[in-house]
Amino acid sequence: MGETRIGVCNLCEAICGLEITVEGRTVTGIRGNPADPLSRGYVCPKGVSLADVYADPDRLRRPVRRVGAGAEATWVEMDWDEAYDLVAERLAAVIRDHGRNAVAGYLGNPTAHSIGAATHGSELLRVIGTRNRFSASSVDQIPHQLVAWQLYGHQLLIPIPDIDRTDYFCVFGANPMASNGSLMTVPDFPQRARDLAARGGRMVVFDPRRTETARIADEHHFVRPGTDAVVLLAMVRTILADGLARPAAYVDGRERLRTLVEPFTPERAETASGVPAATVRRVAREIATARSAAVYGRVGVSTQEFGSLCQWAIGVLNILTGNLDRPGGVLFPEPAIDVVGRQVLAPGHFDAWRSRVRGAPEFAGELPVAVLREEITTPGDGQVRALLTHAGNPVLSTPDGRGLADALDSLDFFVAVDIYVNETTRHADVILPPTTALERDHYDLVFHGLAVRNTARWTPAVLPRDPDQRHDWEIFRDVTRRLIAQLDRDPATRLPRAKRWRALARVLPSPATMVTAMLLRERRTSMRALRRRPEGVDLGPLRPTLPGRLQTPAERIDLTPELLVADLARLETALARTPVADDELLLIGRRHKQDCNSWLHNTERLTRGRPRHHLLMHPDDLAARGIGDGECVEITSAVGAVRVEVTATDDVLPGVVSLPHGYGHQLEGVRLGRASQVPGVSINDLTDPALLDLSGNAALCGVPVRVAAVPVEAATQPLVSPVG
Ligand SMILES: Nc1nc2c(c(=O)[nH]1)N[C@H]1C(S)=C(S)[C@@H](COP(=O)(O)OP(=O)(O)OC[C@H]3O[C@@H](n4cnc5c(=O)[nH]c(N)nc54)[C@H](O)[C@@H]3O)O[C@H]1N2
Ligand SMILES: Nc1nc2c(c(=O)[nH]1)N[C@H]1C(S)=C(S)[C@@H](COP(=O)(O)OP(=O)(O)OC[C@H]3O[C@@H](n4cnc5c(=O)[nH]c(N)nc54)[C@H](O)[C@@H]3O)O[C@H]1N2
Ligand code: SF4
Ligand SMILES: [Mo]
Repeated sequence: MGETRIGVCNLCEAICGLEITVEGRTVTGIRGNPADPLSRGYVCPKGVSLADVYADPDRLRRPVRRVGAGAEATWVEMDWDEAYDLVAERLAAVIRDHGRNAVAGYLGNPTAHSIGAATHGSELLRVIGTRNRFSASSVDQIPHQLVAWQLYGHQLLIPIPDIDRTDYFCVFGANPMASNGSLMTVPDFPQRARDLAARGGRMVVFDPRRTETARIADEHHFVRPGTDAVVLLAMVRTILADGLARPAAYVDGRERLRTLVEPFTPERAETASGVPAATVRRVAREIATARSAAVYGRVGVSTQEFGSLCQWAIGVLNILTGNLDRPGGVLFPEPAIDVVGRQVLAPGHFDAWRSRVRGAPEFAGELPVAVLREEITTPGDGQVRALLTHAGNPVLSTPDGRGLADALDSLDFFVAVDIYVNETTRHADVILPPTTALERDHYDLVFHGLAVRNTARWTPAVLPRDPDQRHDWEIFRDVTRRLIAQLDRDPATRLPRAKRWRALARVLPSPATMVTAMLLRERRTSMRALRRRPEGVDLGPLRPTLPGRLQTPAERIDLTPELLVADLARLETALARTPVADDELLLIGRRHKQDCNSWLHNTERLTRGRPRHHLLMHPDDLAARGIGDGECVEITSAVGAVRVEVTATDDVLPGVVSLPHGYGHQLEGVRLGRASQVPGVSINDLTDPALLDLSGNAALCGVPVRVAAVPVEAATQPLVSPVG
């Protein structure tokens, strides 16, 4: 007979609680857990697919070493000791011969979704001691972190919309109906949005595409990609001009702000963005006069040229209207383990060093991943010669991914910690595969701190692992130990005693031990209480906590931090230049409910049904180019070209085209398991590593492209075509 166990989904930021039925080691069912105080029984199709990942024959369970390259590559299993020794020896050799910065590290998105990676991952990078640290954050949310650090004093002190109580929810560049929220852990967004409507609240969406979220909103406004900063600054201006600003007593800089935003009139916003001036004024007044309002912006406004200005203006709108720290506005969660308050993570710093080739500034110890390729391919002192990736696929997820793929083959050594051979890890010399969600314990150190309700939950592993599988924290522990031993052999690379002992002390305890200790320190709940209530413990709705939790000097908020103010000049320059040539279109990305960034395309459950990889294009733009619905087109950017089928739709603004990100598994001659059958191209073969926000975040939205019909004979050739 089957047995029901409580599990958790780690696939997205919604962190849904699950009820999992198992028979022996077979998962027979996955449902949402109705007793979970945060997710309340919600589950999406991806959550159910955790069973497919667990059972997937393509998933790696033991270390593998690559023999041969490209289409000829084969993978040979190794045992763990042999693999650890190889990795430690090779990394140590690169450090000895070329210095610490010659090893680069890249942490992908699921790093944040695994407790073991969160507790044990950074120590290995600290032991390596490289300045070439990269992560998916610089193709995602660095602008939020930079602005949080500037306004509130800590990069992860990020205010979260109080969606369950707000009267007015204003969304820029996010599609929580498909994504289930981000920097807003909000499981069951669909029901929470229905509740908002039922209590008479309003939802207003600004997006170049009429998305699933836009469709259920009270209002949707098309906005030209990359121009939101002007719209948001014009809203700030309206609120100040109309005397509607009601900031808290601990807020400074209102008069300076008034002068700074003076040039950004709603009329100017209309010219730049296409959003009518009257709409800009009205929505601004509604935000200011609603009983409570929350302004929120995500991937569409972070991954653009002015991502930091957008996030600044969003923060300022919430602060000025008195909605920061107010129920129904945006508030700081109070997680049971407060990594921000405890300063487990540094508050943030900017431009403490720069990348070697382009001179791009670091943020909080990371360089923009858009510079990784040039750091590998440009010879000279400090050139990157070895790479460690964890849970990432930068070949599909970072700008000019195809260029990066070529660069990977020139590395002396590449080790990937990953559960699949993917478009990136296929270039690795060794892959070390950890256990996955159902086989390991979980406590969410990250997303409880970004959630719309305060809860805590400890989830023991649902299923046993094979004896020869390893948890990610064990992999990090053992590679760290062996690397330290290797570095010890040479006086030039030996770690100072104190640093060596600190590193060992940090990697030896298990995540369970660490979580128990951290809970004990905070005294909000305990490991024993959490073990008694595996569905989760409710710690209540978000509460006002300011100014006490600000980490700024004198616990005050300055509305006009110099770093952001200085970037207004760059915006003015951009506004002065001609937007795009007549035949150019602006490319944006999208997410679908059944996709999970670049992975999970090997599960049948998520890949059946109508294809989702098409380019979306307005019928007028198609007609102007003589292209028919469903035909194959070639899309060209400054960086590359791809061929893909097009779907006509007036869901996109004329002049805008949309491709989903995370596709492009059809590599000539290369088999990546079942995912190879999924058609589609990588949007990041078009995005441009030269286009960055102030923060170093890649500008992935609003990339200028040209779209042309493909002659019939060419259309039958492979859809992926490299360009010159
Ligand atoms: N153009 C464009 N590009 C984008 C985006 C966009 O919207 N448009 N979005 C960006 C965003 S927001 C993100 S977060 C990035 C994501 O970019 P990445 O983080 O680079 O890529 P993912 O697709 O998330 O790849 C995750 C990898 O982790 C592996 N994995 C899964 N679970 C585990 C685990 O438990 N342990 C380990 N070790 N590995 C695991 C999977 O096999 C997969 O290979 O992409 C970014 N790129
Ligand atoms: N199903 C599913 N869920 C996911 C993921 C997934 O891959 N699939 N990925 C997870 C990850 S890593 C993240 S970071 C989150 C992201 O969560 P979201 O940010 O909610 O997701 P996106 O679909 O990327 O939404 C970005 C929106 O911005 C719009 N946009 C593009 N350019 C612009 C612009 O210039 N201005 C404005 N105003 N809008 C613009 C796009 O049309 C799109 O609707 O989702 C997470 N959840
Ligand atoms: S919404 Fe996110 S956390 Fe919840 S089941 Fe779906 S993928 Fe998992
Ligand atoms: Mo992301």
